[in-house]
Amino acid sequence: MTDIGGSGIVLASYGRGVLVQTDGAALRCTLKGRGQRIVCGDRVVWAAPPGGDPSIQSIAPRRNLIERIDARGRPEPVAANIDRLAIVVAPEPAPDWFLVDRYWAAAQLKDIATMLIVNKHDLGTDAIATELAVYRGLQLACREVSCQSNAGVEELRAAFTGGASLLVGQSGVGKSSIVNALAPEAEAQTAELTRDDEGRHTTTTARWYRLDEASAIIDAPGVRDFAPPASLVRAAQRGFVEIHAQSVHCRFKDCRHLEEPGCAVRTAVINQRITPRRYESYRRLHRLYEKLAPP
Ligand SMILES: Nc1nc2c(ncn2[C@@H]2O[C@H](COP(=O)(O)OP(=O)(O)OP(=O)(O)O)[C@@H](O)[C@H]2O)c(=O)[nH]1
Ligand SMILES: [Mg+2]
Ligand SMILES: [Zn+2]
Repeated sequence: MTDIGGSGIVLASYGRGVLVQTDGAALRCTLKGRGQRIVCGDRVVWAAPPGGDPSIQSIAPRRNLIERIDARGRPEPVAANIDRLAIVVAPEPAPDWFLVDRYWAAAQLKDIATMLIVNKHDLGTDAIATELAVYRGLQLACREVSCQSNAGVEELRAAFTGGASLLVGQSGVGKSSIVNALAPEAEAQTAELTRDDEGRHTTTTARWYRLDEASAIIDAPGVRDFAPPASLVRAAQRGFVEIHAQSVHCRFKDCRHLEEPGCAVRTAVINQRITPRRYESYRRLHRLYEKLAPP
């Protein structure tokens, strides 16, 4: 007898194993080497000896990798091979706009299309209307939905057509609720939920769900303590679309838009052509980076 095997997409990655979508069912595979780090969305080849457990043989090169920094300051992969980043906010919990700006900047740096989803539309969005107008003004696609009333859910499904969309955002904004509303096999997902210290259901590991032949949605754990990966210093230069657009007019080519003379970005902030809050996000990102990796 010979080995059986095949290729598939990683649905979820746990400590010592991964769940792989094969032609038929989801297959639990073990990792071969200690160094093997596999993440949700990876394309892998698996094989199993007769009567033995399936293990991962190889990982296909990644088109991209979304990372964040874990509690110990090390980069932690979240998902690979993403076509679209969907940043989810809601009227409750109150949005952390700096978080939105960081995610958008990171996606911009990796050339990943980004959209802003405003969930819990049923609660009313007046309190965040000003900020939403800023993002719309910057040409960031914004979609308002309610998982409770189902308003906007079908439009959201259409926006997710083709490719893999990763949902990110603060804990409690409703990322898993959106997945439940869209993915046919979403009941399976409740098994992935655990109770946190406060007894709430919360997502603990990124999980890939198929929407149709060509589309998938990835539910990621909510952000509690988030710091940007070090590579985000470049995001600070290029990831803020309006800052990047103004920077061509700065006196110095390597202007950081902080204290430099002849900075067109700061002039644009003073003239209200760049929103002061967005500029403050940019500065905060700079400061964070300098703390993580002093010059
Ligand atoms: N009013 C209202 N509540 C919602 C809506 N969508 C989700 N919720 C509620 O918001 C809470 C959090 O939803 P989740 O889907 O678990 O949030 P999450 O973003 O996945 O949270 P984490 O997994 O912790 O990151 C739940 O109590 C949901 O019932 C909505 O459209 N309207
Ligand atoms: Mg969740
Ligand atoms: Zn400048």
